[in-house]
Amino acid sequence: MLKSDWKDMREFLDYITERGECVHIKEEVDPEWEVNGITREALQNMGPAIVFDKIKGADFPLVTGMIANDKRFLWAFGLDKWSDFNEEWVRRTKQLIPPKIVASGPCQEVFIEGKDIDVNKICNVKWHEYDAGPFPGTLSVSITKDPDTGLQNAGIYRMGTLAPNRLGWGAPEYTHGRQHYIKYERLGKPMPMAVITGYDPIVEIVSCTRTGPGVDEFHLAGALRGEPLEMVKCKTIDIEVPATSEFVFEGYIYPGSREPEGGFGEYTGYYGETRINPVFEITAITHRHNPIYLGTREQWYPSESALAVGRSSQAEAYKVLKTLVPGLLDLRCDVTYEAIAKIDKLFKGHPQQVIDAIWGSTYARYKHVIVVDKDIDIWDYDRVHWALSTRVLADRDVNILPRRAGQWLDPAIPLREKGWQSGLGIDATMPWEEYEFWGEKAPLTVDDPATVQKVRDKWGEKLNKIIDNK
Ligand SMILES: Cc1cc2nc3c(=O)[nH]c(=O)nc-3n(C[C@H](O)[C@H](O)[C@H](O)COP(=O)(O)O)c2cc1C
Ligand SMILES: [Mn+2]
Repeated sequence: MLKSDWKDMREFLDYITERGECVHIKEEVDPEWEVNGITREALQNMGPAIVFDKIKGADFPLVTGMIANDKRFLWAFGLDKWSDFNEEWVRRTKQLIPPKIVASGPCQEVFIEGKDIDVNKICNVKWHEYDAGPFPGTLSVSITKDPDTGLQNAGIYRMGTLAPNRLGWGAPEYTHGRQHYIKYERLGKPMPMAVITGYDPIVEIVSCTRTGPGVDEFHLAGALRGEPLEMVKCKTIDIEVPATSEFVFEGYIYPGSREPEGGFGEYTGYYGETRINPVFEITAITHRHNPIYLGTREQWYPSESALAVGRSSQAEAYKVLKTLVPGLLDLRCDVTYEAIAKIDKLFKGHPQQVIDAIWGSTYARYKHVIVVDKDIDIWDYDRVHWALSTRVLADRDVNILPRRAGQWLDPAIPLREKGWQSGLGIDATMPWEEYEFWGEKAPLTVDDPATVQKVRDKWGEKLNKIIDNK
């Protein structure tokens, strides 16, 4: 069961619906507050994906939370547990697979331009109480082309409505999309951009994966799918988009374009402030017949951002780190902003080398790094916390790295200092080598398996009954 070559979003929605993980709300709902409240309750309770069939004022249904719990996210890859995930990602992405360009695709069944463009009719949802207004762009993927290399980039950046054909573009300078725009601005040229939504879950996942520069996320998608993604050329701009997308917005960002955008409730669990951001001008829209819009409520874990950005970027980081440091067994990264590395400790200073590698070579900027020994289950925070409490001596094991580039939405940083962060690296491995050198020991109380075996042999089923208290 390793299916990941979803033909489109609809195939995946059918798959999760059959398994009780997607429901429809047929009643009309209010985009000002009702989608906010319902999606929040669904996320907080790890509930199903929800399709809102009728939103007041909008012409199309909206699906939310498509891969917002662990089960559905893993299903996108045909997997069922996290401990397999990083290795599977590495295995599948050894060789990237470029897309197949096809002559036509369902995403272009309907064409809209000029005065007929009105994003308010497509998605008008205010996801959080104090958002500046509707944000159709939560799971909207911005696709741009590097003017030097012709390589495409795909990234998800927040987009709020400024006018029926204009959306703010929340891509800060450290993102690849913005770096393309910086190049176009230097050339004094408008940047063509396509914004898509309503795609198969692998497209969502690669679009929020933090990769190194110069990686076309759709090549990564091909590798994860095990076969090329089919793409078509846009109608009015020189950009290729996944052929089965539900919606494609085509347009431009002009040099020097800047307007206030936001605030907006963010993946950190706090509101992100208003920013002066570039504006995307929509010149055409294409969509499928009976299209379904895709969005999500951003919030703290549990949420779609935590999984889609967190786990995918974790896997890319794991892949890069394996080539740099020995003994890395697993990695668990939280999108806000922690990496936990499990290692087979081989030498003094090994954990510090891992901490440096995570700070220096990953693109997600994990400001907090914890390194644990191979006996710690990193998928269980209780075990990690136990290691922190029993293996760390602060003046010996805590490393602080001052003044590094951080995330613009980190709420620990006040407005004036935004963009900076400092690193906290904790070596939570036991200094076994010191113990051994001096002939000392710190035996674990669970390290006498012979006793357990003896008890099991003598008590058998009776012991199970006692433990289960039945
Ligand atoms: C729902 C959602 C919203 C996001 N919004 C933003 C955003 O507003 N700005 C941002 O920089 N990243 C945002 N991200 C994360 C980026 O998609 C991610 O960092 C990705 O790697 C960016 O692509 P790039 O590395 O090609 O620039 C969002 C992710 C998700 C799932
Ligand atoms: Mn990128």
